[in-house]
Amino acid sequence: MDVLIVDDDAVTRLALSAALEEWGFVPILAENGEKALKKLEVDTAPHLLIIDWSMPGMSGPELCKTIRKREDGQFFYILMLTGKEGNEAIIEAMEAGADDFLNKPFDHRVLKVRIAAGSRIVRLEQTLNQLASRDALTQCWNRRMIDELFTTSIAESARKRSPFSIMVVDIDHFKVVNDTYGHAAGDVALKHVVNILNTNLREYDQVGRYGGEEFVILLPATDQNEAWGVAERVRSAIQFQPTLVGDDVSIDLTVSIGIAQYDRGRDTNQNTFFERADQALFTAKRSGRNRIVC
Ligand code: GH3
Ligand code: MG
Ligand code: MG
Ligand code: MG
Repeated sequence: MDVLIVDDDAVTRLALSAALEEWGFVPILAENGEKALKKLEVDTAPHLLIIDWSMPGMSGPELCKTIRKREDGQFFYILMLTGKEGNEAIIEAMEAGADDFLNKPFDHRVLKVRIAAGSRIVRLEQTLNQLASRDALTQCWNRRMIDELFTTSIAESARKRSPFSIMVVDIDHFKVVNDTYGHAAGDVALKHVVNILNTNLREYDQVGRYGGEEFVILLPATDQNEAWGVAERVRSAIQFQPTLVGDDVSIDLTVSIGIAQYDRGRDTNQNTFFERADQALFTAKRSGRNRIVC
């Protein structure tokens, strides 16, 4: 687990960093609050922090307040490590948002158990996030999360004035798969489809399970023609890579796909935009399945 050490004193940073490495953590260093905040902006940001109180520029408590104000759904565990002593300092630090408080010079054994306690909370938070955002069967985003990403993607495409498309993918005659091979084989087929989706999409595309055998895919910076290319790659990969269930049983699947490109003038909100992709899917189904409609 990564731990962000924020301290203006180079000797303290080094000492903490050596201790953390010895305990199996990966130390990340920042010499002031501003640099620390930068390190928290990325998706892979550390969630366990050791923060000094007195630093040039932003103080430890100010940094805590800023982090708490910014954190939006995610949680950072903050241990304030300071030379300031006494109950007033503890109260001020924890009112500013620190989760724990320890005095310098610190006893290595005490710091070790405090960090272990913090890392338990960070792991718990990661588990909760995973449960709240991922589909348990396929591990792609769940409906709640893909809806949230959908909203932010529309806002981002408007801000960047870049195209944005979505695909709604529905497995054809999936009920027959369940009826013929059983529900467990159906589950294997769903995982297989998500694997194919993941290998045929780009890193910044997002896949969510919207309903039983229906998936929504967000394609940022993609216009309708490019989306068609992606959809065709997905459609043919699913058709030509059957799902293996058991030793000699393989299930042939096809999907129907509806595509829509976001149109600021026409799509008054997220729902009307989604409706257009869903209507296109309906047309694909009605006109014979295993096809793409824009
Ligand atoms: P269409 O081509 O019109 O989409 O037909 P369909 O049979 O795929 O559509 P329908 O909506 O009638 O049936 C969807 C089926 O998906 C029925 C349901 O049992 C199955 N299903 C939904 N969720 C799961 C799941 O988690 N596991 C399995 N194995 N089956 C599921
Ligand atoms: Mg200091
Ligand atoms: Mg279906
Ligand atoms: Mg369906």
